[in-house]
Amino acid sequence: MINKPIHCDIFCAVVDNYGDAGVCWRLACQLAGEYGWRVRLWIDDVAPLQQLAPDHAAGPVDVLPWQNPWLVTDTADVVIEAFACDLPPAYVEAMATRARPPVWLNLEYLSAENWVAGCHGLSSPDPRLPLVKHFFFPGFAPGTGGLLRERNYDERRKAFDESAFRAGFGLPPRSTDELTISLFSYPNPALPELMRAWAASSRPIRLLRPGSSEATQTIGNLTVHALPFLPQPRYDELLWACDLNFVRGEDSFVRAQWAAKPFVWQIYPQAEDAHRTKLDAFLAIHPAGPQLKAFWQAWNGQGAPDWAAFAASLPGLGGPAEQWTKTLAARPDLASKLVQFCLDRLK
Ligand code: TRH
Repeated sequence: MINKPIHCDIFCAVVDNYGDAGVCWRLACQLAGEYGWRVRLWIDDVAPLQQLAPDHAAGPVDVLPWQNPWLVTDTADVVIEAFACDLPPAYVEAMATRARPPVWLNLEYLSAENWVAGCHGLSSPDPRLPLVKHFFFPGFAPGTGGLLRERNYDERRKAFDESAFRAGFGLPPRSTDELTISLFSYPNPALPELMRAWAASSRPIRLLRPGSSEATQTIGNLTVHALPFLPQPRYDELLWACDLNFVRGEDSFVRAQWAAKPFVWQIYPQAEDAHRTKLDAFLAIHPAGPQLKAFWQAWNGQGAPDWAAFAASLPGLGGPAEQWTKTLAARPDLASKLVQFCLDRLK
């Protein structure tokens, strides 16, 4: 049994966008902040992290450049290889020299596909070294690795002041009947038509676009505001301040579910459209009605989004969104499952 703080090395290779760094940073902060682990985050491109967490140098995680060649000799009790990023070979050799081999996890991408629970926790012995790698699959279902959610999420949500948030970004107070929407998406050919529908809307629509630099503009009944790219905790606040959130990829997709507001998900674009199975799998488990499913499919390239039909269904989406969140939030979060998984193997 280890009776000193557990040392954990997380390796993150930034593929593109923000999700790799976003997920690794979130996990690292929980392991250090909630479990007292000594965490080093080795990252090969710190740029996305500077945007996600501008004050990351203040702790509680040591953010270090992924060295090449790898010259660090010490290894950790727990090694997390994010998204199969392949560890430095010299580090793996050093892992094998430890009296007690580290708990080595491959943190997988999130999917709602039904095979995930069966693969979560499987292990694979290294063909050459006395090491075993375990596959840790995030997921929605019991039996998977769960979803990242900080212990203080509900407390932060309760303390949130929407009018202060809006004033902080120079936004006017919410007008009566205003529909406030956040948009975080990949380039999407369906957006121009959607903007036209929003401009022609019978109710005022305020569109908030984080990470955009456009000037504020009003077209018909639509007003578009650019916001800076927000640090992760403030991005949660943006989701809480809106009535409908457009999200993408993996981590903002999960954050929209914690916000318990209706949301629209754009899958990560891949040549062979590999993520469409992820979209279909999620729609198969989510209590969304036919309007939301049709709109999500259209937002992901299948047909044209029918804003009028979707907008008419919006009032009925709040309940199922809250119920969905309650169900997910009642389950153990990813960090707590990962910690238990490791403690069981560090005995
Ligand atoms: O940026 P993404 O497209 O990242 C993608 C996905 O994770 C995809 O699954 C992965 O394969 C690819 O990277 C390599 O979308 P995602 O996952 O939502 O990550 C965005 C992160 O940025 C998330 O942590 C939320 C955060 N964010 C902010 O903190 N502030 C902001 O203003 C915005 C818009 C996002």
